[in-house]
Amino acid sequence: MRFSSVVWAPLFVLSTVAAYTPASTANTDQLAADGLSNLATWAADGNLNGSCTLENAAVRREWGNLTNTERQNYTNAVLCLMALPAKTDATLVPGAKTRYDDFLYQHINQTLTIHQTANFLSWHRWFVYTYEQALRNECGYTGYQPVSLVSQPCAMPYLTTPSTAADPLDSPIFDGGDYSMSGNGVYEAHNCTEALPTDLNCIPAGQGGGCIYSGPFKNSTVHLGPVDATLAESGIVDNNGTSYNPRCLKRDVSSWVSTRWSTEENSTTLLTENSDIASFQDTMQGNFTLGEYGVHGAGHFTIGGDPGGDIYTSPGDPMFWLHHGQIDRTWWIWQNQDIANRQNAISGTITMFNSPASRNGTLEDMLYLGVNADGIAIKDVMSTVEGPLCYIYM
Ligand SMILES: *[C@@H]1O[C@H](CO)[C@@H](O)[C@H](O)[C@H]1NC(C)=O
Ligand SMILES: *[C@@H]1O[C@H](CO)[C@@H](O)[C@H](O)[C@H]1NC(C)=O
Ligand SMILES: *[C@@H]1O[C@H](CO)[C@@H](O)[C@H](O)[C@H]1NC(C)=O
Ligand SMILES: *[C@@H]1O[C@H](CO)[C@@H](O)[C@H](O)[C@H]1NC(C)=O
Ligand SMILES: *[C@@H]1O[C@H](CO)[C@@H](O)[C@H](O)[C@H]1NC(C)=O
Ligand SMILES: *[C@@H]1O[C@H](CO)[C@@H](O)[C@H](O)[C@H]1NC(C)=O
Ligand SMILES: *[C@@H]1O[C@H](CO)[C@@H](O)[C@H](O)[C@H]1NC(C)=O
Ligand SMILES: *[C@@H]1O[C@H](CO)[C@@H](O)[C@H](O)[C@H]1NC(C)=O
Ligand SMILES: *[C@@H]1O[C@H](CO)[C@@H](O)[C@H](O)[C@H]1NC(C)=O
Ligand SMILES: *[C@@H]1O[C@H](CO)[C@@H](O)[C@H](O)[C@H]1NC(C)=O
Ligand SMILES: [Cu+2]
Repeated sequence: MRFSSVVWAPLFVLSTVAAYTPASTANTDQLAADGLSNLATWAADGNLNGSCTLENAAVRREWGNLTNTERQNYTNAVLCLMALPAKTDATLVPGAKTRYDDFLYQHINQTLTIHQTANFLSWHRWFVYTYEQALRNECGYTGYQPVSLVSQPCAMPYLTTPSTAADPLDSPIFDGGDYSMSGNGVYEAHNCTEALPTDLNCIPAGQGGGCIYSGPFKNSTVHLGPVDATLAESGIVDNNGTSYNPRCLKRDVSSWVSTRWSTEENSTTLLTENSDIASFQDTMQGNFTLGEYGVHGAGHFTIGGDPGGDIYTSPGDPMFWLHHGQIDRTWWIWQNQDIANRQNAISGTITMFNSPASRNGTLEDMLYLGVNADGIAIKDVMSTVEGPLCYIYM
């Protein structure tokens, strides 16, 4: 059975009331649609071995396509997670105060073995999925719905970063209203952001840099990190990542970054010009030697600030999850172009930039998230519809 267009048609009548015109993401969306069609053929050929089907898979939808109510349902659930008590052992990590911190801490603790490594894409896929489960199971987030119930509130959203790349600050996601992900930080004088260890491409100071006083996450307190701060001149000092270091959430939204490395052109080039997993994941993560951010780094430094600009502590800004939803979607689109050859493709070692030198990662390697989930083998998350995962992107 081919994928029936009738089933999906209602999705495209959803619209947003905002006047902001997002940039076209037509080329990437076409690749996504082609990939979904391939996935339907793959499923029809009997490759889905479990209970997940394309009909009962949860649908992750684009932020711009959510209603205001759906957006608030999501941000309310995130605020809930930020208010629930931590499960992490306080004697090991005294700074982890909330369930949100349980997730943040795992990223801090594992940063050097989950970036520029063989497990970069799979670890972050499992991380976002586990967070989505916590929102759903512990915080009443109802967005996790199968296709057959797609008129219900949305699934875990993602942001098609290229759609807002030309002008992120004017987009509804950063406008600071009740239905946004909160706005920019207030202006606070700061120097350019030394985002790469190579000191290349110091990001010019934007209009923010200070605390966030608008939208759902106004006056949020970050408890952990930063471990490698990027607003050091604002008096933010590095921390070992375990102690309690309460401070306001800061952003410095940067169109300078997004217009250079996070555009629709950058997304389609990444997807169409990298047929092996090594070049795909390296291009996505950027080349620090050349001062290239790639769409992954660019999404982070479009948010910037503290902790958004810190590779260790970046999940402390709730925008992290929408950006990584898009990173995961981009991998999903890439895999779906040639499922037989790409679904289980893996490359790289188990240490960041292979430093110190280490063995190659394998599909049998485990992914760990501490108190948040049981360990799982990489091979079990290579597909979003085989094994325990069951979601697709629309
Ligand atoms: C809704 O999603 C579709 C498919 O990804 C995308 O083409 C469209 O731009 C989105 N609409 C908005 C308002 O972002
Ligand atoms: C999300 O919406 C559903 C349905 O209206 C509601 O039952 C649930 O409490 C909401 N959750 C949050 C976190 O707002
Ligand atoms: C920027 O850096 C210069 C040189 O290190 C320093 O003198 C200045 O105070 C900094 N400006 C701000 C706003 O931090
Ligand atoms: C947020 O912080 C600002 C500045 O400190 C303060 O004026 C405001 O009352 C705070 N708002 C809330 C809701 O705590
Ligand atoms: C982290 O820093 C805090 C405060 O300086 C210190 O008490 C703690 O022992 C440090 N923890 C580790 C694991 O280094
Ligand atoms: C990213 O896109 C921008 C604008 O479309 C373009 O100028 C730039 O060369 C692209 N960068 C890469 C690395 O492809
Ligand atoms: C970055 O680019 C340099 C120069 O072209 C190249 O030697 C290096 O292998 C690249 N590094 C990565 C991680 O792609
Ligand atoms: C590790 O992977 C690289 C690239 O795929 C390959 O050239 C190399 O032989 C592998 N090393 C081992 C020890 O298998
Ligand atoms: C932090 O990571 C190390 C491995 O690098 C692990 O042994 C330890 O259990 C982790 N700490 C927590 C609290 O998860
Ligand atoms: C289905 O296949 C996936 C991928 O090979 C595997 O990880 C999973 O365990 C299988 N599930 C079942 C129920 O056999
Ligand atoms: Cu990360």
